[in-house]
Amino acid sequence: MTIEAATDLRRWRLKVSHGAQTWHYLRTDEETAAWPQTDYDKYWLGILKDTPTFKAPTTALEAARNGVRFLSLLQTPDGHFAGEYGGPMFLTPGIVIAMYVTGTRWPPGYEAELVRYLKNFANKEDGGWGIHIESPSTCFGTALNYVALRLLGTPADDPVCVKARNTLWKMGGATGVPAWGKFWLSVLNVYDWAGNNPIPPELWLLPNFVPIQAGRMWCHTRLVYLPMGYLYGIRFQAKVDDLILSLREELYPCSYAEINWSRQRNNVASVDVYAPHTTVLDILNTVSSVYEMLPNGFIRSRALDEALLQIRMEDKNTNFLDIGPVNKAMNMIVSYIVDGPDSDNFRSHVDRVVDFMWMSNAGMMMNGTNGSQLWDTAFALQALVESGVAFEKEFEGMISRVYEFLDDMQARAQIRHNMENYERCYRQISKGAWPFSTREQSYTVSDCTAEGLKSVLLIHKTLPYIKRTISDERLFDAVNVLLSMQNADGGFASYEKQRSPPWLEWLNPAEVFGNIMVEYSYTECTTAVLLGLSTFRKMYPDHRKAEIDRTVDRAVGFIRKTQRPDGSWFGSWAICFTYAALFAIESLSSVGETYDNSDNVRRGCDFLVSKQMADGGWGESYRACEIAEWVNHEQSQVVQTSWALMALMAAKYPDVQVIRRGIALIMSRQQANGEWKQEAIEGVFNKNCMISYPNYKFIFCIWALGRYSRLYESA
Ligand code: LAN
Repeated sequence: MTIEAATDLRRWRLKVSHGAQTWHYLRTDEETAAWPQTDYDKYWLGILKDTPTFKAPTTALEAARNGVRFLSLLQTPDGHFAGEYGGPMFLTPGIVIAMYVTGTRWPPGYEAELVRYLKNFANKEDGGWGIHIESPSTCFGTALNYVALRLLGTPADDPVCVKARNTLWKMGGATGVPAWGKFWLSVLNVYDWAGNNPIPPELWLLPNFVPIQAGRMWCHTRLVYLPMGYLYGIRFQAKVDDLILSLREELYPCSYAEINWSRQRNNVASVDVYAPHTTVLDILNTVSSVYEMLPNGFIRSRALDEALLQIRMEDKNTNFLDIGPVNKAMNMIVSYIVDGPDSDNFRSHVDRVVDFMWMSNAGMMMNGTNGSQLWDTAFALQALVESGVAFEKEFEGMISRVYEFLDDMQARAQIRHNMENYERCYRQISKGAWPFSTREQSYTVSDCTAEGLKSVLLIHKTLPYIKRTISDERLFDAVNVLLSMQNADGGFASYEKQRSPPWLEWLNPAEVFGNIMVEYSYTECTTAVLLGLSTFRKMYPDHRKAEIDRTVDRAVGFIRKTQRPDGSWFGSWAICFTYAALFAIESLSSVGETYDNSDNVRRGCDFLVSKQMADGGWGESYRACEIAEWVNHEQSQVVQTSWALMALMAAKYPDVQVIRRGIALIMSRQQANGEWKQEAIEGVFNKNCMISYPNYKFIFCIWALGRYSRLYESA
C-alpha cells in the first residue's frame, strides 16, 4: 500500500469475545507490555514477519499441512478465524456520516487509519472511488468517500481531495449520485430532500397480501428502507456548520442555491447505473410524489410509529448490531434523534460500532457485516477434516477450539431461541440456526446453518478426541430450520423463503444493485442445505426421513434445472461460475452423479475444463457477476483454481492430468511459511458489488490440496 501507516502499527490489538471482533489502539507502553501483539494481529496489520518456514513440500498433503500450520497462526482464542470483510466502498461513508451527525467521537487511532484507507483506495488514474475496491470510479463512490475524507478532517486542499473533486465535477457533481447516495447526503444536509424520490415508510402499513408490503421484501432491503423511510419521513437534516456549508460548495460545480432539486430525483450518473429505473417504478415514484404533497399527516404519523417499533425490535434482537452495516448506521441516527445522545439505547448503538470496523494493512474500513466468523470457521474445519490433517496430533488443539466455537455459536453461538416477536418483525425462525457472523447478530442464514450442521456432524462422526457438547436435540433444531426454508422451486434462498414474486424487481429503486427486492433460490444455498441434510441423514436415518428425502430430491431437481445451456451455473455470492460449479457439482456428486454417469455433471466439467488457463489455473474476473457471462481474469487465481479443482474431483473427472496441473499451480504459489498471498477480490453480492473473503485463499487451497491427496496420493 502506498500511504504510510498513520499510527504506530505495533500498538493495535484485535480483541475477540464469542466471535465479536474489535480493534484497540493502545496508547501507553504499559498497556502494550500487558497485552502483547499476536500473530493474527500482525498478519492482518501486514507486519507479520519471522514465521516458521518449511522445506518445500513434495506432496499435496505436505503442502496442505503447511497451509494449515500457517492458518493456525490466525486462529483467535475463542476458536474462530478472524478476518477482514471489506471490499464495498459505500459502507464506511455511511458510518462516518452517522458518527458526524450524532457528534460521536471515534476511538483512538481510528480516524487517522480511516483516512489512510480511503486514500489508499482512491483510483490511481482519476482519484475517484468506485462501488468496491476494484471498481472504476463512480459518482456514488467518489461523492460519498470524498465526504467521508472531509468529515474525518482532511482539508479540502489536500491533493487527494483536489483530485477526487475534479473527477466528481467531471461527472457533473454530486447531483447525479444514485439513490442511496442522495439519501446519505440529504441526512448530512448537503443535498436537498426534494432531490430524492419518495421513500414512504407507509410500506410498513400495507396489508400482507400486497406484494410490496415491506415484510415481504428481501430482509436486507426492507431493513435498509426501514430507517431510510423514517429519516425521510421526518426529513431529518444535520445541523448546519461551516464544514457542511463548505461541502455544499465542494460537491457541485454550480452554486448550491441554484440547483433545481426536484429535477435531480432521476438524475443518476451514467457510470453508476446498473439496474435502471423501469417505467413502472417511475410511475410509482410520481404517484408517491403526489402523495407527499397531500395532507397525509395522520397516515404518516402511524407509519412512522410502526417504523420506529420495527427499528426498536431490530436493534434489540441483534444487540444493536443490526442485520448489516447500512441499517446499523441509519438505526443509530434514528436512536440519536428519538432517544437522545445520553440515552441507553443510543450508547448501546455507539458501543457496537467498533464491531464493524476492521484494521487492515491498508488502514481501517467498515466491514460488510460484523465479520464472517461462523462462515470462515465452518469451511476451515471441513477443509481440515477432508485433508485428513484433523486426525494428526499436531492439530487437535486447533480443531477442539473450532468445535467449541461452533458450539458457542449454537449453545451460545448456534442461536438458541426464536426471536421475541419474530413474527411481528417478519423474521424467520432461528431456534437451532447458525448465523453468518455471530450468534449475537442473530440472523438465520440457510447455508450458514447448513455449514454449521455439516461441520458439527463431521466432527462428531470422525474425531474421537472431541468431547461432544452439542446434543442431538440441537442438531434436530438445525434440521428443522433447514426444512422450513425450501422454496416452491425446490431451491433455497439466503435468509428466508421467497415471500414475493420476482417481478418486484421492477420496483428496485437502488439503481446500483441487482436482485435486491426479494429472495431468490441460489445454487450455493441450495447445495449447502442439500449436503447438510444428506450428511445428517446418513447419521440419523430415521429422523424426519420422509421430509428430508423429499427436500433433498427437490433440491437436486433445482440444481439440474438451473444449469445453463453451456454447462455452467451462475454464482451469486462469490465470483462467479467457478464458485457455482463447485456447489452444483458437489450437489450432484452427493447423490451419486459423476462425469461417467451424468450428463449434467459432464457438461459442468467440460465447461470448467474449457476455461483452464495455460498455467494450469483458473481465473475469473468479477465482471462475470455483473454481466452473467464468463469473463477471464488476466491472471489465474488460487481461490478459483481450488474451486474448479474441487468440482472436478467431486465429479471424478477422468483426465487426472488436468487436475494435477491445477494442483501444481496452487503449490507453486505457496510461500515457504505455508501462506498464500492475497490475489483478486473473491466475493460478490447483488451482482454489482464485490466483497473480500481473504481467508478463502487459505481455506480453499488447503481443501483442494487435501481432496487431491485423499483421492490420488493415498497409497
Ligand atoms: C452476505 C454475506 C454472506 C452471504 C453467504 C452466506 C455467503 C451467502 O451464501 C448467502 C448470503 C450472505 C449471507 C450475504 C447476503 C448479503 C450481504 C449481507 C453479504 C454479501 C455481506 C454484505 C451483504 C449486505 C447486503 C451488504 C449491505 C448492502 C446492501 C445492499 C443492503
